[in-house]
Amino acid sequence: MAEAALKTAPEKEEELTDGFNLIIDAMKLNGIQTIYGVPGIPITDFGRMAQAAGIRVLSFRHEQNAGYAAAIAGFLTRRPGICLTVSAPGFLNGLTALAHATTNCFPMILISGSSEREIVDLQQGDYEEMDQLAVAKTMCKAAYRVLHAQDIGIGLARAIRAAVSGRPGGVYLDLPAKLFGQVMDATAGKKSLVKVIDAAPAQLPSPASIARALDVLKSARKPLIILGKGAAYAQADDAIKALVEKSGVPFLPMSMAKGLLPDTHPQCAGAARSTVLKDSDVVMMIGARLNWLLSHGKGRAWGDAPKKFIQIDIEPREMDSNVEIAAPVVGDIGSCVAALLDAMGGNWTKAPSDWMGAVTAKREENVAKMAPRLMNNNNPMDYHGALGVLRTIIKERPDAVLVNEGANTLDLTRGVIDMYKPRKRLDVGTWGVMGVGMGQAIAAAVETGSKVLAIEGDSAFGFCGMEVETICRYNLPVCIVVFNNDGIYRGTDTNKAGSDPATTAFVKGARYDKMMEAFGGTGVNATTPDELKRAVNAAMDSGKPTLINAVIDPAAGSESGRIGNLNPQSRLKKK
Ligand code: OXT
Ligand code: ADP
Ligand code: MG
Repeated sequence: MAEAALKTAPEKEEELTDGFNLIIDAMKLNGIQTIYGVPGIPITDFGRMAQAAGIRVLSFRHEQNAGYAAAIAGFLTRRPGICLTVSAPGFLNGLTALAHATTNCFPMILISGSSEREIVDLQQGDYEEMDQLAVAKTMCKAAYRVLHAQDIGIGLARAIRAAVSGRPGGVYLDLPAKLFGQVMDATAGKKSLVKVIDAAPAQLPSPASIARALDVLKSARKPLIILGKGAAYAQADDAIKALVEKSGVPFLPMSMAKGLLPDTHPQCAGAARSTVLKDSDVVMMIGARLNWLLSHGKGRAWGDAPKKFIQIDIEPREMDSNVEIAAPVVGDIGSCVAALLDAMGGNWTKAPSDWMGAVTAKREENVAKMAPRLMNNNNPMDYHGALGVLRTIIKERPDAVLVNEGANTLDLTRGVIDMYKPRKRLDVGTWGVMGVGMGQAIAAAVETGSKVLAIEGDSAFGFCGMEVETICRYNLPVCIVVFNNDGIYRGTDTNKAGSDPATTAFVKGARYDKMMEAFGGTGVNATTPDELKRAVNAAMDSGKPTLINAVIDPAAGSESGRIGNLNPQSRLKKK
């Protein structure tokens, strides 16, 4: 015992450091202020020490939710969101979020403790044994493992740079248990740390690509700008607004780009989506991909008229991914938009006014069609009646962050609720993944200090609902509205072959509000738009953790919301 103590006891304690402290110091040196995670072997002490050192460490109930929080923190701040997990199962729980971050181009670092390399590699059955690095590599932008304390600085620096430079994405950092306790000379340790300088350097577009893009834009009679969440991420809000207004081109915001310019802006074509996709002749994409959400840039949704695409993106390989891009502009959006504005000069001729007029007419027609539906006071509520009141609440509180997931709950909320400011709408993203809601709500409250309104389908909420305890524990200003229609898409499906419930149906009349009450928050059961309005207003005023069980007509939803056309049966019918 005494001999062991002698071996590990530092000769001069103040001159030594260890893995724990080096990781914390490296994080602080690089401005990492928050960690989202779940404690356990081998990272429990690390979490405690990070907290003691002034880093905010938020403990979740499941790593996937902590990961979604880290991913959206990356989107909101342009710095990598950090998720911390234990080995194998905790790591795997966090991995979905890491893959989601990569798919959505959000900077995030998943840091997982891991078992001893020697035992893992010989597959000798260590505690939570898994070759995590090998598994992670296929799911993220980059993956690194640090074996020696003196490499911690470099390891974290590589992870940060990989996450935020170029196209942002998810990075995995593997920290084996032994690393944390490794001791080294404190001066050498300090020297080994790296402060990442200019982690996401500006990437300037070539002048030729700017001239080409403007030539194509000039030739347009019916131009369209599509703003994607890359444009929201870029935080070049003023320049993007200036480009849209100077060009006079209608703009279509993708879901998480809503609010980059207000949805009520006279050039917003969000409520004339089909028309602008079909009828436009030149489309300028800014931080949006021609993936499934835009029907891959071809087919019925895009009409028969020939189109030319201009695409602004930091990732050169995105160009021509689905259709020919007539004018690729490769660079960061801030630099590209600034260069376009500069080259447009003072005498740019705005887009033809008859085109903007046609778009406005279609938009006004759709808005007028929807208006009466939003005013209904039906009991049980339908989606529009409930969303009508929530729409006003967001209008009155444009700084609040809106989190949104579900199928009908997602699609109808997106259409009904106007956004007024950038990065205020957070949702399921590129994969349409359920379960992001509570992680996003928590990170939004923590990172922005704003109040959060989370509009959740009852199924979507079920993927992450246990985090209401986390919301109560940290006393976060989050108001959750569960659109409870007794199931996935609707609650009226039946199983004709037996006594089990239908695969899409849940317990009828469930009271999700009781879950919030169980942890000391406010729970409300709302059966009419008026009740809903009162409860949400009270929650948004007080900032108290609140869950409102909004009782929605179980028959109100449609299969898969607005993407029923993607179900295999519908695809077969189309052929
Ligand atoms: O121009 P036209 O005339 O066409 O009209 C358009 C606009 O112009 C107009 N519009 C407006 N009109 C008036 N006023 C205003 N303000 C206005 N704004 C717009 O409205 C229409 C529609 O406009 P929109 O929405 O812009 O256009 P459109 O055509 O819908 O856009 C196409 C898309 C593809 C871009 C859009 O639909 C979109 O972004 N969709 C995203 C869809 C998505 O990601 N869905 C989530 C996944 S669904 C499914 O997979 C689910 N699962 C399976 C599952 C998942 N996902 N994940 C995991 C981990 N496991 C399993 C599950 C389990 S959903 C789900 C749960 C569902 O149940 P819930 O209980 O949670 O939810 P409920 O359904 O509510 O019960
Ligand atoms: P949406 O789903 O809103 O259409 P996507 O996630 O499909 O948006 O597209 C986002 C695009 O933005 C990605 O192709 C990504 O490379 C790009 N991007 C992200 N950040 C930047 C940036 N700072 N500058 C340029 N492009 C960016
Ligand atoms: Mg539902």
